[in-house]
Amino acid sequence: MTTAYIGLGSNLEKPLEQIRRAIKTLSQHPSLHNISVSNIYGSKPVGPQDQPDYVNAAARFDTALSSIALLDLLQGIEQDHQRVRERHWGPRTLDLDLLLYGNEQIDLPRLTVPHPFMLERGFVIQPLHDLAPDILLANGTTVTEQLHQLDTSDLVIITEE
Ligand code: ROI
Repeated sequence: MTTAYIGLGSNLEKPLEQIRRAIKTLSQHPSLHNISVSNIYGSKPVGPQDQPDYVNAAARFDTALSSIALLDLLQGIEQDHQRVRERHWGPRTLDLDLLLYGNEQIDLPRLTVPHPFMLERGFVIQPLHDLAPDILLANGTTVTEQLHQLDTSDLVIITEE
């Protein structure tokens, strides 16, 4: 079993419902165990500003799936949500990003883990902090220390899980 962390994001088609539905699908999946979910946050878009605000969360679970099998599963769930992705760094119906897969470093054409941009993104690190404040990140700092480096003033808690 490997412990994995994912980030969830949506800013189209009732984002909060997208995130809740994705959490339900993940919770019911036979290959994912002991799932826990962060608070759900509203956040301002990082990247192009001419798009709706996002809803973001993170989840943690244990799985016997390989990293690529897990990626396939996550991409399948994105497809089930009729994911629209109009442009790079543009709005999307549902984004499920594999952030951490145990302590593995993965550099494959389809998959880079730890997620290459996670350290600089408050909308990733804040929900991750809800789940695992003390784990060590790729730069050797804890999630708590990393969080203190980031501006999280545009994050609001929508629901406490
Ligand atoms: N901005 C926020 N706030 N939340 C996201 O999930 C998100 N996802 C993205 C980009 C476009 C980088 N910006 C985001 O992919």
